[in-house]
Parts: sequence; structure tokens; C-alpha cells
Amino acid sequence: MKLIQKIVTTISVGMAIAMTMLEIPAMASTLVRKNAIDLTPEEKADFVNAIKTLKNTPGNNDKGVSLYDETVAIHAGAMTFDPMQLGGQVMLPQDTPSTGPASGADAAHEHGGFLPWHREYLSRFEKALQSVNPNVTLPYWDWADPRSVGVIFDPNFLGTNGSGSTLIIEYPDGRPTIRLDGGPVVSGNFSEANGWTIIPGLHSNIGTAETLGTSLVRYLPPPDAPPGFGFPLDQAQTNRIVQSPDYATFRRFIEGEITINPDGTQSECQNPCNHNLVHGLVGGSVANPNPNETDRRILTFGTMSNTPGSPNDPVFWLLHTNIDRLWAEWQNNGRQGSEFYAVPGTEPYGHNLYDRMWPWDGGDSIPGSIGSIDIKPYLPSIAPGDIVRPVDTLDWRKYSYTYDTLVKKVPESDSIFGLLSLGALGAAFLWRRKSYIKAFDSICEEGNSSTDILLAGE
Ligand SMILES: [Cu+2]
Repeated sequence: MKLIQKIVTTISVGMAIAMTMLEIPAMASTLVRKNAIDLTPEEKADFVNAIKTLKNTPGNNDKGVSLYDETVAIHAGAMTFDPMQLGGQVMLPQDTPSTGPASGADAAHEHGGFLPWHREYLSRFEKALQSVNPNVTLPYWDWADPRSVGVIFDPNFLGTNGSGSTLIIEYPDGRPTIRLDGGPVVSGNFSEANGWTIIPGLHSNIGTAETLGTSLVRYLPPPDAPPGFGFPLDQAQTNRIVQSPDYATFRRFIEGEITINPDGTQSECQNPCNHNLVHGLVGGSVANPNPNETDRRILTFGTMSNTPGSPNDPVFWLLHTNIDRLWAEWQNNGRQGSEFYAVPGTEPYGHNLYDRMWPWDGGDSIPGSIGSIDIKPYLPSIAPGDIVRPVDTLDWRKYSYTYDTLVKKVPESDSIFGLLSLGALGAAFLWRRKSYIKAFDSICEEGNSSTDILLAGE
């Protein structure tokens, strides 16, 4: 009996070692995407330098723009498949419409493919960064963590708010005047002075198709903006995202179309929430005081809120990595199969499980223009056999990345410490916000609900 036990033990130990050895190469090739607040100074510098290297490396396109800029063009091109109706008004003027089966719906947003499309897009960008520096991974912006904004919009990382412009938006119907402070980002790693020059044709205002110029433009909310109008986003709501009961709810909730209330009921987002809200908050986006048949319902001012070219702001990658992380967490909770995707046949072409997603569609669909700007010459050439469908994206592990939140369990002592520090920060934050909350309460009491301030983003 003892001998058998010994043999079994020996075999088990041997197998464990063999398995460990087998696992080493797999583990080594799986890189961990980290929370931006946990990056070391060196990791931040590596990320910034890899981005800037792509910005200075010629791409594979007819316009001769860089690898970074042709990546921006892919995002812009995806949005030309839909002229973006909002409240019955065209949001994205275009001289030339798109053609092919993908026409009629945004190829990357507003439908089931939102998460698969961006997972693929992010992974390709991350691999391009790794071709510069193999240690770089995409960090994520935990939008519910009050520490994130200070770390991300730091002069030594992605740079601060824009400056030099104060926009006052007055409403003839008596709604409170809105003030936005921002403008071009004039210092830091992503200022024009430091080499971050944006291609004007890939930097269009979604309402007018006029260019925002060659500088990154931000209109970040003040640090003491009231909840729903600034950062951080609500942690409890973020927790409810990953508890969404089905894919359609998860997608609509995280993208920012609906919200799940604390009592479990669903409703339209009062303000756009989550993904759409973050785009709108970084870029500056407000209700148009004078909307009419030819004018649009919202005004957008900065790079992130003018969404076709939003990847011109590198914070785009941190926002979307967080969205991909939350999707991976939702999937990791027993929802990994294709049965946990959009209901077959309910989505426009490009968004169903086995549809080809533009631009990885073998050339089936051709994007249109933004205003008079033809997107095609800015796009990288994509091999005809390079085809990606939503079903190909469902397992994030095959992309050889994972998230720190999926691999590490926080020791209890750390989490208690973390909770205490978060509590202290939260208290300080709430104290500073008090006056603003009061101000916005009175707005709501006067019957002007927060729906009056619309923020948009993709
Ligand atoms: Cu997008």
C-alpha cells in the first residue's frame, strides 16, 4: 500500500513539475494588462515612447501617414458606415456614403460588435506597441477609482487638460449656463510642441465635419464636478455592469445606452453613461442651446467627444482597455461561449457572430467620407485573407493577454487597507463636491433634468 502511495506521489510530483515546465512558455507569452495607477514610472515612459514611435513610423497607406494615424483612420472609417442619426438628425455629414454589406450601421459601435470590434482593434494596436517594446501592454483606466484621473492626466504621463479656451453655453429657456474650460493641450508628452501633431482630416467635429486642427483638444471637467458630471464614475453602477444578466444588456449598459438601477430595473441613461459619458467628459460635450431641423442636439468640442478621430487622444486606449477588461470579467464569470453573445439574427451586418467585421472583411465593404474627407487613402492595406468575426474574439486568452484583476487575488489585509484609504479619499472628495451637488440639485428641482445635458462618444 505504502509503495503504491509513494509511486502515486512520485508520479504526481513529476507530473506537476512537467506541467509547470510546460506552462512556463505559455505564461511567459501571456502579458498582463495593468491598472494605470499601478504602472511604474518606467512602464509609463515605455508606453508613451512606444506610442510616439508609432506616431513617427511611416504606415502602409496611400497618404503616407504614420502607423498611429492609420490606426486612427480605421476607427474613423468604421463610423462612416452609419450617418449617425441622433434624435432624427444627422450627426456625421458625409459627401460620399459607404458601400457594401456593412453599410447602414456603425461598424464598431451601437450594436453587438462593439466589444468584439474594439477587442480586436486594441489587440492589434498593442501588438504594434510591442513591436517597438515587447514589454509594453495596454494599461486600463479604472474610471470608478478616484485616483485614476490624477495619474492618467499627469504631465509625465498622458498630459493635462487643454487650456486657453473658456466656453460659455447659455440656454434661452432658462437652463443654467454651462462653462467648459479647456482647449488645445499645450504641454506634456502629447502637445504639438512635443511632436504630437494630429492629421486635420482625421480630426473632424462630428456635427460640422470641420477639423478641430492639429492639436489634441481636451475639456476635462473640474475635479469637483458633481456625480454624473465628472470623475470618478459610480463604483456601484460599475459593479452592476459586470452583473448584467445577458450580453445585450451588458453591451448597452457598458457602451452607455441604458443603465441598470440599484433595484434591478433598466432605464435609458439619464445622461449618457459609462463609455459614452467618458468620451463626452474628456472631450467636452453639451446640449445645443438652439437645436433645430438642420442643427444637431449636442455640441462637442474636444478630440475624445468628436468620436471618429477619438483615438487621436491616447487616453482612448486606456478607456477601451477598461471596457475590454470588464467584458473579460463578465465572460470569466461562466459566460465565455458563443451562447453568451448577441442573439443570432438580431444585429445589423458585421455584428452577428459569424459576420465579417470591417475592416477585416476581405474587402467586402468600403467606407464613406467624413464631410469631404475620403477616409480610404488613410487606411492601411489589409490582406484579403485577414478576416475577423465576432466569434473569433470571444476568447481573450488567445490574444495572449490577461488582466491583473483576473490573475491576482488581493490579500485580505491589503483589501482592508485599500478600503480604508478609498473611504478617506471618498470622504475628502464628497466634501469638496458639496456645493456643486447643491447647485445641480436646484437645477433638477426646477424641472430641468440632467437629460438636458447630453454627452456623446464612441
Ligand atoms: Cu470606438
